[in-house]
Amino acid sequence: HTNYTHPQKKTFCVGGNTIHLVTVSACMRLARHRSRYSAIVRCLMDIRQAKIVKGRSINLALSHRGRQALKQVGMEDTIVSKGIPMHSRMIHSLNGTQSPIPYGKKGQVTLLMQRLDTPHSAETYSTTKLNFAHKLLNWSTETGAMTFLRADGTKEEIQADLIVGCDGAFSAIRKQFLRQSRFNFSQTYIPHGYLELTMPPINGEFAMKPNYLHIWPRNTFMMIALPNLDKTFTCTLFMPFDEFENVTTGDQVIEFFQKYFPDTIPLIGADALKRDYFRLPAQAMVSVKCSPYHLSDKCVLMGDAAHAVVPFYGQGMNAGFEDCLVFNEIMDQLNEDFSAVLPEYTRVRVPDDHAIADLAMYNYVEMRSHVNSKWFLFRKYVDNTLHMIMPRTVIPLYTMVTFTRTRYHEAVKRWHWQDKVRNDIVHSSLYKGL
Ligand code: EGU
Repeated sequence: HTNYTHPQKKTFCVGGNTIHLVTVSACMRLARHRSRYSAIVRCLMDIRQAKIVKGRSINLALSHRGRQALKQVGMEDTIVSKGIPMHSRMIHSLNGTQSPIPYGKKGQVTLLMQRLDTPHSAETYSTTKLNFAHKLLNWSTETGAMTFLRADGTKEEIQADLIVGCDGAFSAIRKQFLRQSRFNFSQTYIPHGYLELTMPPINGEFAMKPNYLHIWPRNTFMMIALPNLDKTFTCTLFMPFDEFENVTTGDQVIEFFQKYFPDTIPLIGADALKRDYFRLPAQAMVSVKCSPYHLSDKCVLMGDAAHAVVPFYGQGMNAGFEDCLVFNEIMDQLNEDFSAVLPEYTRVRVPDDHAIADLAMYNYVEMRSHVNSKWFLFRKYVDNTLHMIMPRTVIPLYTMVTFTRTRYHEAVKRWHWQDKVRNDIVHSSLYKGL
């Protein structure tokens, strides 16, 4: 039905090439107020036609926060059906021993999604249109007018009531924010890069157990393997860029794997390993923080455009989806008045996104500094045991982040507090022991 008392508002989502985050956010609103908003999504390229996403990792972890966002728009089941549930990690020691560590209780799983399979359903909403091959050249912070370059070389100018910038870590929308007074921005590249290798199926079956995140923790380097629907595994090697430079020939690759990941050589295949290792250069990882997330009542940043995180907490997509969810909650609270909603979104969301960016970086620093397989097993053991003894008092940080909607910054606060309590317990029992 049409709501004649409110003029229809035009929202423009820019970006969403990779996970169609935008599309989802637009749909969320539209799902409940179809007649009040039209949403147009502009992307640089059509992810559905892209055969390979050059250099970008194809795997995305979907956990509670992301699922809640999808649920709100009735997309949870469709998306979840395309994911592979992972209930545990599998730690591979240097001597070939494999040790599983569950993520949480029974039923607490993280779904592994493929980039190309994530939401395309936006067009099922009649007021939503997807446009591809449109490059944003510029936009006006005064009028909200955007200039796009189309594939045929022609330019197009479009006016919007609200611009949603979901155009990734190197956001074109965000460029205008940088020119504003009192806009904070920082970006940090970490010294590690990553490289992806494919482990093929064996006799049509997964080469290793599929419902696990396989991890080879080796201090400064680490490899993980993630299952795909086609029964392959994507192996991701994380290593400092200078170390990548030391491995330049096929024989050196084999030598390196023989030393650190010997059990994977027969599974990936020595020839494939020698070849695929050099297929693409190691990819960089960047962390981006900024604030505020809005510019007057015209524009708002979401997802990686607002907060690119390093991939060491498996929360990038979840944090982005939760941005949409929080935005919608505020839209409801404040009667969809953009001039009130946008500042409130910044106020509520910045501390949480900064907290998850910090946590992801913390996990990177921790893994890089002293995580070998024994240490990894020990730490998770301590966390889970304390939780078992005092389930209400000690909730592992990982559980709060991955399986609840506890605000990220509150999870961090609580974690610091729990650490203090734990230390007090350890100290007082030592004291009594003396
Ligand atoms: C895809 C691409 C172990 C990195 C993170 C754990 C993914 C990732 C972990 C990529 C690790 C790392 C988690 C998932 C996931 C662990 C997670 C998917 C990492 C904390 C281009 N991470 N991914 N954490 O689970 O929660 O212990 O790099 F080695 S899925 Cl890196 Cl669950």
